[in-house]
Amino acid sequence: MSDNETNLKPKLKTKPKLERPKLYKVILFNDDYTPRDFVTLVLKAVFHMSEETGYRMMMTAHKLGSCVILVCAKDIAETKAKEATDLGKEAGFPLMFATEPEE
Ligand code: TYC
Repeated sequence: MSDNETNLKPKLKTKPKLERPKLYKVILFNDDYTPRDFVTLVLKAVFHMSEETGYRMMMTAHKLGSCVILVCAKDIAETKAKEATDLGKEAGFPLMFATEPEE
């Protein structure tokens, strides 16, 4: 096409949309054995929470059965959930963190 020609054809090609990577939730589950202080400590250490936020999330899991701790990329969610669960295991507690895709 020369410089002075106008292209009147509608553009048919659409750019392929890049899919956003799926986000994952890290969920903390209540149990009857892990001490409250220990749960708060793990939340502070692994998820960089303040004492207040850690305590509030621990109490939410304690009262409701579970609490969403973090929403992030799959690999980060899985690494953090394992790290936090392993800290409980090493100390002899059944503390449980799991991951789940966000809808
Ligand atoms: N329910 C535990 C107790 O009373 C404390 C606890 C809270 C444990 C939250 C796990 O995710 C949890 N000692």
